[in-house]
This record gives sequence, structure tokens and C-alpha cells, in this order.
Amino acid sequence: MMRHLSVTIFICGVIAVFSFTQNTTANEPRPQSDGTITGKVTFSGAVPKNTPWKITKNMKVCGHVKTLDRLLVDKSGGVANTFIILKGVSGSTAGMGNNFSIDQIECHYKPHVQVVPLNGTLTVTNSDDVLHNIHGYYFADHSTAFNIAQPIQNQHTPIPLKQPGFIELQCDAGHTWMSAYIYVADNPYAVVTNTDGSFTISNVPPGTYTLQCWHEGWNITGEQNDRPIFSKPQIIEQSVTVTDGGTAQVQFQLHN
Ligand SMILES: [Cu+2]
Repeated sequence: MMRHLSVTIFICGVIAVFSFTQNTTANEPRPQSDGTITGKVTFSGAVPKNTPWKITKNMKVCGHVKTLDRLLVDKSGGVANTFIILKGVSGSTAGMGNNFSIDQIECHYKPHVQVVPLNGTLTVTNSDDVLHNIHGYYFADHSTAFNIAQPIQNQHTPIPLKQPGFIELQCDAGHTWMSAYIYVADNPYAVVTNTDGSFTISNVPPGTYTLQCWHEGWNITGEQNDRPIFSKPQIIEQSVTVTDGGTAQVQFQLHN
């Protein structure tokens, strides 16, 4: 009799636990999964040629002519080196890493564009046997972000970046054609397009945001102290909605 009772209690217990589990699952909302934003930046119309720039200093190291590489369009019309930035959203940049670098090699910055997380460290290297003076200006107000002379070949200088926004780089050691851009990101949803203009931003929480496409200006509008002056950056913004675990497709089109 006792044994029969125990078995009955045990079975009732199992049923109770099972139905409790079922109810709990049904009542609790499933957490939403992050989504993805993917797309392409293309150029519409005739692609202007990158103007060659005559080198007038340190020709032995720098060469005699440099293409300025301000606008790189591939055969499919895709535009490389374009910043794609998700705005109005916060998120930890811890997964983006901390060590970033830029090299001055044959009087050219490498890479030409990159995203560095806020409080990340950018290590500046001079691979050339000439003096380079990297001068970074915050694009928004033209204030100096850093200004570092490197007279020694293979010199490395780490620079902590503590303010978000675009930084425009130039060389103050007479290499007027040298230019590059850095975006200091305060969220992990900023990338640069690939050579075919494609981009992917991953792990985006569901929501509706503004997505910004930012490309440096490529037309030479003037010259100052032998330094080319370029047209303003082309900036396009559009709204993007990321659904639960979904992929949002976005296209941007630049033009002259
Ligand atoms: Cu230089």
C-alpha cells in the first residue's frame, strides 16, 4: 500500500513539475536575438580619375608621383574605404580589440581608413628613413587630436584615442599628399567597406536606427602651400530596422 502511494505521489510530482515548466516557458517572452545589417556602397555615373600628385620632397624614398587614392571604385561599381556607422545606439566596444596601427611607408599612410574604438590605442610607425610628422585633426572642429614627429626609421608611438569622431590625418613634414582618416567609434557598430563596396555590421540589437555612410571628398578644389584641398565628404543617412535575428539589406549610392 505504502509503495503504491509513493509511486502515485512521484507521478503527480513529475506531472506538476512538467506543467510548471511548460507554463513558465509559455509566459516568459523569449529574449530577442541580435540581427545583421549588410549591403553595398556603389558609385553612380562616370567615375572620376584619381589625380596623380607630383612629389617634390624626399623623392628617393617617396617616389616621383603619388596617386591620391581618394575614391576607389571596383569593376562592379563598389566603393571601397567608405565608413558605415550606426548612430544613436550604445554598446560595448570591448570585442573590437585594443591594438590598432598606422604605418608611414614610402610616404603613404597604410591603411588609408580605419575604425578604432574609443579609448583604443593607435600605434603610429615610421617605416621610412625620412622625417614624418603625423598630425591628426578632429574633423568636426579642426582641433588637434595628436601631433607627433618621428625622425627615426622604425620608430613606434602609441596614441590613446579618448574622443569619438572622425580624425583627418596629414603630414606636417612637407609630404603634402599624405592623407588618411580614422573614425573613433563609441559603439561597436562601425565598419569600413571592402574593396567591392560591401559591408556587414553584426550583433545589432533589434530596433530602428539611422545608418550613416561617410566618404571623404575626392575632387581637388584648390591648393594651399602645395597641399591639395578636397571637396567636402559625401554623407548619406538612411533609416534601418533590424528585426529579431533578421538581416537588413541597405544600399548607398555615391555620385559626383
Ligand atoms: Cu611625411
